[in-house]
Amino acid sequence: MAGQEFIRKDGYILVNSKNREILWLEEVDSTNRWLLDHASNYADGTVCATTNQTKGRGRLGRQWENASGKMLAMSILVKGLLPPYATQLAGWTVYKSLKQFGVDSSIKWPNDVVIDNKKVCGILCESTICGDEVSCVIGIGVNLSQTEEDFKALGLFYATSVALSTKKTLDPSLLCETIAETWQKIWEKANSQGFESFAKEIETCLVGLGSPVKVLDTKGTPIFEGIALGIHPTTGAFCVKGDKETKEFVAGEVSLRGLYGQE
Ligand code: BT5
Repeated sequence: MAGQEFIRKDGYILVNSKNREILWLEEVDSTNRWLLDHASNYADGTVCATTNQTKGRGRLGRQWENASGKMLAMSILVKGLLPPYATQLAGWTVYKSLKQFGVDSSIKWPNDVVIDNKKVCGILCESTICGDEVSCVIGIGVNLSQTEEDFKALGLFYATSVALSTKKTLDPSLLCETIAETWQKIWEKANSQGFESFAKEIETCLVGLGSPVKVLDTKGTPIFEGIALGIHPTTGAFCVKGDKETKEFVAGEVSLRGLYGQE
């Protein structure tokens, strides 16, 4: 974290970034949980981050695992409701940020960033209501330096880290700042110009376009099969062309299985 100014306060380090507060926690159960609980005390755009997340949350009650000190966990606070395509914008943000460090990745709808078809990053958007104020968090976990043994020990056979796949060592705080700044630019552009141009860009690095895919409901039951067509230009929904009809699926309600061989 060289070159940044730190202030120790109540057990966390407050990084004075260019235009936002990054609350760097030495250890926390979940950055999403922490930022949602403290949302009313912090401004829109505040980031909470750690490399020691002990009880990371995934979608639908699943867990997001960490090998201590080897993963960047960060959450970005957004005041107000998020649009349905927020997860896709966050995935695009991580894709663009990794690119700035020379790391090539792909996006697997709805919420994974992958390298060589293995999950290097997961995204979880959550919200809370305090009085009449809605606050949301964009939670991002990026595997940085876990080894194959770390993943095996956790039973994760479709996971990778940046170091494992690319031999690159990324500074967690630098990546965190890069993601926060990239998100800000993308978020502002999406708010002023809409999602459509992003949908087209995201499709260029989307895994499995034009390939057969199975759509599963939240219990893992297959509900639709077809060919992956792409991302809906206004909602971010995933469009699948079946034998008789084309259907759109909303992030949070379904998982995909097919050529990925994983959830
Ligand atoms: C996700 O859920 O991928 C969302 C992960 C979000 C994590 C961030 S970290 C910062 C913030 N604070 C939090 O508490 N959470 C967010 P889902 O699509 O449900 O995927 C979960 C599944 O991914 C698990 O069931 C495992 O199969 C797999 N998995 C768990 N940990 C992993 C890891 N470190 N790397 C790759 N795959 C993992």
